[in-house]
Amino acid sequence: MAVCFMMTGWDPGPWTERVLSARADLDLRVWPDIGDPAEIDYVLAWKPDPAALRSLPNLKVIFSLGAGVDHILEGGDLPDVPLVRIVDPDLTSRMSEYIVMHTLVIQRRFRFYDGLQRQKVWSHGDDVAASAVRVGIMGTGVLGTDAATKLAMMGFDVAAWGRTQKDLGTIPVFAGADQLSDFLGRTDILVCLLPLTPDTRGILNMDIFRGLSRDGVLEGPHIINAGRGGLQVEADILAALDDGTLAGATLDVFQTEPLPHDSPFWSHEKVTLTPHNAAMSDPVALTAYIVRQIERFESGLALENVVDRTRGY
Ligand code: NDP
Ligand code: OXD
Repeated sequence: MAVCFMMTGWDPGPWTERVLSARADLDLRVWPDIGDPAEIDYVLAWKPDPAALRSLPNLKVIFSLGAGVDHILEGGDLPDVPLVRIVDPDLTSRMSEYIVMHTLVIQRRFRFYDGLQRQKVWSHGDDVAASAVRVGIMGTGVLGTDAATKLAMMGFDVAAWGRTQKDLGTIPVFAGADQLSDFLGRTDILVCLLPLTPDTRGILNMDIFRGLSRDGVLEGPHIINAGRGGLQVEADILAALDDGTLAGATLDVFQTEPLPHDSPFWSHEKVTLTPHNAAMSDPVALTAYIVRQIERFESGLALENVVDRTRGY
C-alpha cells in the first residue's frame, strides 16, 4: 500500500513526519517523486493537479486535507474513486472560536475601544447585549451548526440558513432560496460557513447585503466570511462598505490567496482580515483521522464523510 501527498502551496515536510510518526510502516511518497504510479493507493491532497490524479491507475481514495473540497473538484474530471473530506472536532472548535471571537469583537465594539486606548481616551458609549444582536449563520453543516450552538450559548439571537431544513433545537432554521430574504431580514451579523459550489459561488453579493436588517442595535449590518473567497463578490463588499450598506466585514478568505499587496482590503478601515487561518488543520489530528479512514477502508468498513460529487460538498 502506498500513500501519496499531492499538495500545492503547502510544505509536505511536516505532514510527512507526522504521518510517519503515526504509522511508520506506511509507504509514503510525495508528488511528483512518486516512483511507479501504479503503486499509489491513496492520495492526500491540497489543490492537487487533476491530471496527476488521473495518472494513478490503481488509486482507491482521495483524501482532502481540508474540510472543503472545492480545491479538488474545481479541476474537474477526477478519477472515479471516493473523495473523503476532513471532519474533525479540533478543526470544528477552532472555527467556532473564530466565529465567536469576531462576533464578540463586533458586538463589544472592540475596534472602537482599541482606538480609544491608543488615544488614551477614557470613554464609553451605549454597549449592547448579545441577546439584542441577531446573528445569521449561512450553512447548517458541521461548522455552521457548532458555531450557531456556541453563539446561542453566549446569548446571541441566532438563526441559521441552509439548503435543506434541519432541526437545530431552539435555533430557527431557514432553508432554500424561498426563505433567504426572511433570514436576511432578521440578521445583523451575517456569518458565512458555506462550501464553495456552482450554486454558492458569489452568493455574498450586493443583493444579499441589501437584504440584511437595517433596524438592528448595531450601527449597520456586518458580514463574517470564513467559508471560501469564491463565495464573495469582492467589488460588492467594497462598494457596500463605502456606501454604508455594510458597517463592517471580517474576511478570512479571498478570491486570490495570498491576498495581493495592492488589495484595498488590507487598509480598509471597516475591514478586519485574517490569512485563511480561521480553522487551521492540525496535522496530528488530521493524520490520525486519515490513518483511521485508511484502516477502515482496508478492513472493508465504509469510509466516513465521503463527498457527494453531484452536490459538490
Ligand atoms: P458541511 O458540508 O458540513 O456543511 C455545508 C452546509 O452548507 C450544509 O448545511 C449545506 O446545506 C449548506 N449548503 C450547501 N450548498 C448550499 C446552498 N446552495 N444553499 C444553502 N445552503 C447550502 O461543511 P462544513 O460545515 O464542514 O464546512 C463548510 C465550509 O467551510 C467548507 O466547505 C470550507 O470551504 C470552509 N472551511 C473554511 C476553513 C477556514 O479556515 N477558513 C476551514 C474549514 C472549512 P444542507 O446540509 O442542507 O445540504
Ligand atoms: C479547509 C480549510 O477547508 O482549511 O479545511 O480551508
